[in-house]
Amino acid sequence: MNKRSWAEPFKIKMVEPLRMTTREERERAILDAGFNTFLLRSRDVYIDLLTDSGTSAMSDRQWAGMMMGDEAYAGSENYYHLEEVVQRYYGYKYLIPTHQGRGAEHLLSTLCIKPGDLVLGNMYFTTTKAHQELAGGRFVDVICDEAHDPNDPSPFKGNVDPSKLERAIDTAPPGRVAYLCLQMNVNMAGGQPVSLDNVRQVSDICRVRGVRVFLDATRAVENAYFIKLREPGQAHRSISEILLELCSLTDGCTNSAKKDCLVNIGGFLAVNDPDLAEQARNLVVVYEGLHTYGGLAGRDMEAMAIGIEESVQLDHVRARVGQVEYLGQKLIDAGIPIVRPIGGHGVFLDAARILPHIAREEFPAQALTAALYVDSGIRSMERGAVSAGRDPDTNENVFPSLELVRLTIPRRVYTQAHMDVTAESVIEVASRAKEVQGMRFVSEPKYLRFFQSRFEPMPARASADASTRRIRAIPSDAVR
Ligand code: PM9
Repeated sequence: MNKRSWAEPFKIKMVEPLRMTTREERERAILDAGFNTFLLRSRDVYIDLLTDSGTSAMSDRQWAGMMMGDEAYAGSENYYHLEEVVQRYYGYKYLIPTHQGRGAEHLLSTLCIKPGDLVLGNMYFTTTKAHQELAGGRFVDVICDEAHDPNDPSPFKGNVDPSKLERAIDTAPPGRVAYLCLQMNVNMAGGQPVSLDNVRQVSDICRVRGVRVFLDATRAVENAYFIKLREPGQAHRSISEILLELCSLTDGCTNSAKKDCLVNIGGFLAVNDPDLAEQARNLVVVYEGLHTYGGLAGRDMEAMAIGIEESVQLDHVRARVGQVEYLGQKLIDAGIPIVRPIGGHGVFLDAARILPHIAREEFPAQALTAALYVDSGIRSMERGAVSAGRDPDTNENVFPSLELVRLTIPRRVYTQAHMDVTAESVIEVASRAKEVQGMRFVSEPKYLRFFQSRFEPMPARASADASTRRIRAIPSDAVR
C-alpha cells in the first residue's frame, strides 16, 4: 500500500500574522539582546521555537471555557472543575493550583527539603534544581548513562538507573534523601521518555527504602504516548490509562500546565498525603494566593481543566509528537547531528558536533542560537553549559555532556511549512559552521543565568586563517 500521510487534527479559525525581518534588522536585534534569544523582543522573531511552555494555541472549547470564569476570590467553580479533572486523569487526591510549574516546585522544595538533604532526579531541570538548592538541598543525578549520549538509540533514555538509585539512597546518611523527583520526557536529555517498567521498578526501590517519589508530570502525557508506542505490551492501552498508572506509582506531582495541559499559564502541585496537602495549602497563601486559585484567574483554571481533557486524546498527541518527528527526520536526512531518538517536545541540535571548532568554554550552543536567529529569524534555546550554570560548591562552570540547541515546537501553532523553513535554516547555518564564533559572558545573573545573561562574540584569534571568511552574527566593532 502507498504511504498514507497524517495531518493536524484541527483546522485554523484565527490567525496571528508573523512579521518578517531583514538580516540587518536581526543583526541589530541580536546585538541589542546580548546574543541571548531570551532577550529578543518577540516582534523581531519569525518562527518562535524558544519553548513549548505557555505557547500552545487554545481550542475553541478552551476559549469558551474562559468565558465561564468564576472570578470569586474563594471557592471558584473552576477550581472544583479542575480538581475533578486532575483527580480523574492524574489520580492524585489533593490539588493545589499554582501560577506555573515553578510555583509548585517552590512549595514542594520548601516543604520536603531540609538544608543538607540530597534530592535525587533523572537529570536536572533548571528551575527544579534552583528551587531544590534554594531550599538547601543538593541534586544527585541518577539517570541512566544512555541519556548523556546524544547518539544512543535506546527508546527510554529518560530512565533512572536502578543501581545508581539504590547506591545514592543506601550511601546517604539515614533520612537525608528528601525524595526522588522523577521527570517525564526528560527535558535536558532531549525530551526522552521513561518506561512504565522503569517507573514501577524505581517506585519499588524507593518504597522499600522509605523515600518518596514525586513526578515532574509536566510532559507526562507525551511520555505516556511514547510508552504506548514503544513499550512491549502497552500498545492496546489508552494514554489516559497509562498516565493514571504512572501517577499511581508515585506520591504526588508538580506540573507546569503550560506544556501538556495546553494553557498559556498555570501549574499545580498534587499529592496523596493529606498532611502534606494541608501544609501546601497553607504555604500557597504566602506565595501564590488562596488555595482555591493559587495565583490563577478562574478562567485560567477552566481553560486548564478543558486542556487536560484534550491533551490525552490520541489524535492530538500523535500529531503533536509527529510534527516534532517530521522536523527531526528532515534534519537527520540532511546529516545534521541531533539527539536521537527524536524527543517529544523538540528537536535538539548537537551544537558541539555542529560547531566543533568552538571550545565548550566558548559556549557553542549559545553561539548557534544567535547564528540561527540571524539567518532566518528562528528563535531557539541554548540547552548546554550556559543552562547548567555553576557548581554550588566550587562556583565553577558546569559542562554537561550535552551541549544542545533546542528547537521547541509549540502545540497546535505552526504548520509543516514552518518546519520546512526551520530545517532549511538549520541546514544553511550548519553548512557555514566555520563562520560562527564562540561567545563569552558580558554579564551573568546569579539565578538561572540562561534567562538573562548577556554575551559577546569572542574576539577573532590572531591565528585564524585570514582566507576564511568569518561572518559573525555581527561585526566585532559593533559589539558593546
Ligand atoms: N520548562 C521550558 O522551556 C520553561 C522554562 S525554562 C526555559 O522547557 C520541567 C520539566 C519544565 C519546566 C519548564 C518546569 C517549570 C518544570 N519542569 O516554566 O515554571 O520543562 O511553568 O515550569 C520550560 P514553569
